Amino acid sequence: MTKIIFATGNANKVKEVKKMLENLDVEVLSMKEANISTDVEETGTTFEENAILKAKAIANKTDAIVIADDSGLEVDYLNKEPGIYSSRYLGEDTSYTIKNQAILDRLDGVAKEQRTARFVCAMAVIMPNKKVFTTVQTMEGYIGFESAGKNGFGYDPIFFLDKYGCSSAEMSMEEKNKISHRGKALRTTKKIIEDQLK
Ligand code: ITT
Repeated sequence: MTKIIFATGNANKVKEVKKMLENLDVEVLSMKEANISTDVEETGTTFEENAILKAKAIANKTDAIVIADDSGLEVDYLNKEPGIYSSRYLGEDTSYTIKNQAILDRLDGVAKEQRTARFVCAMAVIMPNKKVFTTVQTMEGYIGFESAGKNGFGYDPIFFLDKYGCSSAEMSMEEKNKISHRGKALRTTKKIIEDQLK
């Protein structure tokens, strides 16, 4: 069976990706399950650069297919903050209750039309022959006026989608994966891998 290592320390990302690939004849392993550990400094200036950095750090240690993503939230009114600093926003160890409230506070009094935002996911895949491929995908929405929902992770409770009338933390994982930045990136990545394995 084809082995894919998903190079992330974020257990929620692993859950989403495993769910999306569960019907495929591939074995998806987290770094922990693959017994690989590394601390990658995200020194890139774009999501794409950071995704490649993370994937390369692991691909140096294995001959399996390696996928990594770098993702985050861009809030237009905040000049696209927190962007590539999404997980580091207000400190890596700060809870998302606090991070989310800080964003709501910074948008206090801002009308809905100006609250547009998007999740971005850059995904890099490195094949066993060390060829690198990337894709960048988004999910458009807006920052709500209060937190809602308990599903998902990170900024999901404050990210709302007009079409669904709820936050992405109020959607099931299946619903979110169908339309999410990471879902789209993974479907594109899957096609790339299938093409490469032909
Ligand atoms: P790795 O670098 O180990 O993959 P990380 O959590 O640090 O784990 P990123 O650097 O890519 O990952 O930061 C992504 C952050 O962006 C994540 O911690 C969330 O705060 C936010 N984010 C990304 N995708 C999200 C999603 O689908 N829902 C909610 N928040 C998301």
